[in-house]
Amino acid sequence: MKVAIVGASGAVGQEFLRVLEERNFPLDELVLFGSTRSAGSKYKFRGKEIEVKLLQHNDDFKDIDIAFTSAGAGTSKEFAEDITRYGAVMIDNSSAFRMDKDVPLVVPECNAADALERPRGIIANPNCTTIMMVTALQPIENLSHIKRIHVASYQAASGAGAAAMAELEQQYREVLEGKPVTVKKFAYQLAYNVIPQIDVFQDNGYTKEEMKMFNETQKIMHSDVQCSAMCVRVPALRSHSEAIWLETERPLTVEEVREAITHGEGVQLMDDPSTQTYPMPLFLAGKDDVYVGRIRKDLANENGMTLWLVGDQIKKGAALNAVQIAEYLIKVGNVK
Ligand code: 11C
Repeated sequence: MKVAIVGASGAVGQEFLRVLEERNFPLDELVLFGSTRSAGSKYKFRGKEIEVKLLQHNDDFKDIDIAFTSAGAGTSKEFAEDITRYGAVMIDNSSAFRMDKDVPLVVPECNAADALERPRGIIANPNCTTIMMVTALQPIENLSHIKRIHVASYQAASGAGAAAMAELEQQYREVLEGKPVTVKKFAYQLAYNVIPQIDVFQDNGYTKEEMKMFNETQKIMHSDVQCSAMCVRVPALRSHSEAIWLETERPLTVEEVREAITHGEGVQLMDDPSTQTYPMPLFLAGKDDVYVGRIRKDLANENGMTLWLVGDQIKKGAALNAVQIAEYLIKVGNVK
């Protein structure tokens, strides 16, 4: 098995290296690709150094079985043909193809089998905020169909990449040292602040990130669920949090939901008000699962339930989900 990572120097690219190593992914050779900026950099994998090759329009993907791509939507669109021409499966972390009808959008805990039908050889990895929400909600959907979701996200700097994480740390230092604050990656200073905008605004007043949550959730869950999102950047470093109000077809009890989360795939119940136990981003960075707490009845809706979740944005929100898709393909013998 020959595997490639495109965008190896980015926050998600680096996480791919860690996740593949951590999970002992069954590969014989790993090839790293990057832009002119990162070509020539070397990264350690299983004790050996691998040099990043320049991504070019050529036959470099001829022997590749699986390519994990995370170098932005523009790069994915430009190189998809080169990557898939000889049969490599392209598992793409960008938003380039997510809503295309002939590209499956997959969260293994929800719709793994969708990955088998990929006429273009491309499988899309959803937006991080959507991945975490659907992973946590699938066990509830299995109890009773979720008709409506209201969600407010609290998204970490990591969602904007490694440079954005460094900028947040730098901003805190600059504030403490009384220096002018560097603002490049976000629209405003994020340190000591929250920014109620992620990605660009659409004509309907929602941001692109918020519309991703509406559209991607329906596609992954094969559902008519209406998801209204308010996405907010907060000065956490790498785990996203979400406050969710959902409405199911039949009223559920808190006990039923707790039980479903306890036995759900990829989710962990972390919910004990008596000991102030609930998920928090600071303490869950680097974890595989999505953590759920604060489960209670929605006081404003008889069929409603309210909960809070936290998940590592770079891990389950990006690299890990893509690797789990690849693991599924290997398990069912459906790679090349
Ligand atoms: C953020 N969710 O936190 C975004 C990052 O569609 O893959 C991921 C954007 C995407 O800024």
